[in-house]
Amino acid sequence: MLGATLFFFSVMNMVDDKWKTSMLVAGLITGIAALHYYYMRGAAGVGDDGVLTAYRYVDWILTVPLMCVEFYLLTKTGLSKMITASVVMLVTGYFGEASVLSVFGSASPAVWGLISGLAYFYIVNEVYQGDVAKAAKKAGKKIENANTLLLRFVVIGWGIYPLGYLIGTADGQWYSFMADLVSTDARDLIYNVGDAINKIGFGLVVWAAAKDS
Ligand SMILES: *C/C=C(C)/C=C/C=C(C)/C=C/C1=C(C)CCCC1(C)C
Repeated sequence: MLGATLFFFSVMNMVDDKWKTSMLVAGLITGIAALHYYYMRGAAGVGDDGVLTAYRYVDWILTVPLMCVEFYLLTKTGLSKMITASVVMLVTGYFGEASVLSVFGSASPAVWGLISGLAYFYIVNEVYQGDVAKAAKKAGKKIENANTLLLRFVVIGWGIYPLGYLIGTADGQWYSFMADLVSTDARDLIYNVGDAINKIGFGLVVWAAAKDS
């Protein structure tokens, strides 16, 4: 994450002026993640997963809206609804994963996870065929291609996270078989891999679009 940050900041000076903000945001995303991984490293294995989960969601609530900013910088549309959907996705995910606000009793992880999933599908739909997709199409081939690549990250790369959630919250749930397949420690591995793919991948897609324009 730190290496990616240094890379994104250094190529910032090599791209056309109109791409500088996009590269700055790419570097902020991996930089914020690097900082939180430093904290998470200290919190891992000390027996209180709650702290680890809190650091993770603090990271996500900062970096995922910044990923929405990347879409906005490409397409100049949809910023507030993309950010709103991402915040709903993450806050409800946190309720389910950290067992706060367990208002649905033992079904709470499943219900919060479902609401989070709906917000996630809203984002996918925006980028696939909603306003963001339409604006990207209008903005020309290069932006449209970048949007299509980012859509793949949102569908495949972001799709990794619900798996971590199902494993992490499986205890005593009807989907407890998820945790029987792998150890619940797999949750953190899955989230780590997801973060590396998505945060670095997003920046690379933007850089690829920026460098040949
Ligand atoms: C850099 C961090 C990123 C890109 C984090 C993305 C996180 C998600 C797409 C999380 C999604 C979730 C669901 C769709 C349902 C279950 C709860 C979450 C929060 C794990």
